[in-house]
Amino acid sequence: LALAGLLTLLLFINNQWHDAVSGKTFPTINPATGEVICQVAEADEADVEKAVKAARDAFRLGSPWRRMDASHRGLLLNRLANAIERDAAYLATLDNGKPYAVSYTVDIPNVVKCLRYYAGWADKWEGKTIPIDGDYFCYTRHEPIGVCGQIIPWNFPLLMQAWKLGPALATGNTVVMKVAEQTPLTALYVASLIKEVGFPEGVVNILPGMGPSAGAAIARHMDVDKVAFTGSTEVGHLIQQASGSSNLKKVTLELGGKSPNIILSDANMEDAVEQSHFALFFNQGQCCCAGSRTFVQADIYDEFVERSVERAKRRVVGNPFDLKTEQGPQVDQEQFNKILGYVSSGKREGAKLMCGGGVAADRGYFIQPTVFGDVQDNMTIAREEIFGPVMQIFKFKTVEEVLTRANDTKYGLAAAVFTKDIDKANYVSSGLRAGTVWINCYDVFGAQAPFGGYKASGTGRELGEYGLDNYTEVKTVTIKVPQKNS
Ligand SMILES: *[C@@H]1O[C@H](CO)[C@@H](O)[C@H](O)[C@H]1NC(C)=O
Ligand SMILES: *[C@@H]1O[C@H](CO)[C@@H](O)[C@H](O)[C@H]1NC(C)=O
Ligand SMILES: CC(=O)N[C@H]1CO[C@H](CO)[C@@H](O)[C@@H]1O
Repeated sequence: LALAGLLTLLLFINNQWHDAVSGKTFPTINPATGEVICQVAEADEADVEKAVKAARDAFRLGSPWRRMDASHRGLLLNRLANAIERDAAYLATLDNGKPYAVSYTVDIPNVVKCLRYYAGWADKWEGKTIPIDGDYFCYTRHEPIGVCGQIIPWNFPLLMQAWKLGPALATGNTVVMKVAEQTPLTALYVASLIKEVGFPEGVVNILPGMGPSAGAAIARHMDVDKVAFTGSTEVGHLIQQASGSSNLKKVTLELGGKSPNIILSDANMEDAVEQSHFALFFNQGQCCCAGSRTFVQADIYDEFVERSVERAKRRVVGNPFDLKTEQGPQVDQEQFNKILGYVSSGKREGAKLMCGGGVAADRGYFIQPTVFGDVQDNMTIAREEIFGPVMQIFKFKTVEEVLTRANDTKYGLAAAVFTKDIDKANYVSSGLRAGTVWINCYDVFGAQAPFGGYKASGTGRELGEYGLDNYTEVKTVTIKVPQKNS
């Protein structure tokens, strides 16, 4: 680590390591201590230009990548999955701050599964033959879109990278990926594995950098065919606008949320308390789909709050490398300050602070697991995404009431309902305006099942077969034939 302080990690363009054109670097910080881990080259517009040229060249007709058998693209993705699995102990993160045990047992296995899932699709993504009128033979081809800009967040650095690379590469696109400035390390290590397993030059290019410079340069680039962004709704608006005012590149967005988690009075109490705790506190509360509005039916409200507070007080906060740790630090100083600001607003606007609310260590960005009761729908903590370990509990009386309140948000990413009554579960899940609904569980993901948002939580879907559509252009080819026969 002492030596690492002297290192500068570089940009990955055309299977080579490059300094930034500007020569600029930025420090990456260990959020558990606030100390610098190492310096990282900082990409801006000039580096995006180089990376887009490399990706465009890799995509040219007749290139090794375009001529490669689809099954071989799948093989390369499988090899990448194998290399990540081999190096799992090393890849479990330092710069994100999440508990090592979580990174090792949750993030990395899901990365590997995602890449293998899309590896399998590479030679199975088929077009159709279509019986149009007249003497014609008509078929569709599922073609790659081209150069895809991918801008990924810091909360699941490896997993978000896999969600983006898997479908893009399975379908034959090339990639210019901007990784979050908070978490460049694992992405760059994966870049070295991409080269190692044999992806041709220029197919994947990886640039650590800042949103307003490198991210914006990708979003407005005239030679980028698609941009996929995961991050805040605020930046989602900018990405969509940049597409509109440049080349109308395809845009998919996975944005913020304020997801309702509804506990009906017949739910299994112990299970509902534990799952609701997990729904909010998992990953230090830094999940776009966090169950950040916990609605509890009036007759079980007091018991639920009491048990949730007791559970939050038992949550183990500390050194991410201690295997007993459930909660590490927040990712950086900015998030840390923002979360503490939301805690103050909750107190000021009259929510009942049941536990936590403060700083949990004398260095690093640790925050106490915090629970607010008696939260009202018009409070700031009820409406805005906090992205931290701060739980909001609301009381409701009827199912109709809670559905209306649950939907009363600009977001629509995820939702959950806890009940033993299957009819109520079905009714609530069809009434909720959200891209994912969990029933008697939370944060259950599979590479096979799509994920994405209604309303201001995004556009397009990632994962599953649906995820392939958003990396594919459909080309209709019609051939004149002498005589058609049915
Ligand atoms: C919420 O609404 C109530 C009732 O209208 C009002 O008294 C209260 O000040 C509002 N709170 C906030 C934070 O706007
Ligand atoms: C994503 O794919 C779906 C299904 O084909 C399609 O309806 C939608 O328009 C696509 N969205 C984008 C932004 O590409
Ligand atoms: C089924 C249902 O209750 N849908 C509601 C969701 O919330 C919005 C906004 O309050 C209502 O307009 C819908 O009717």
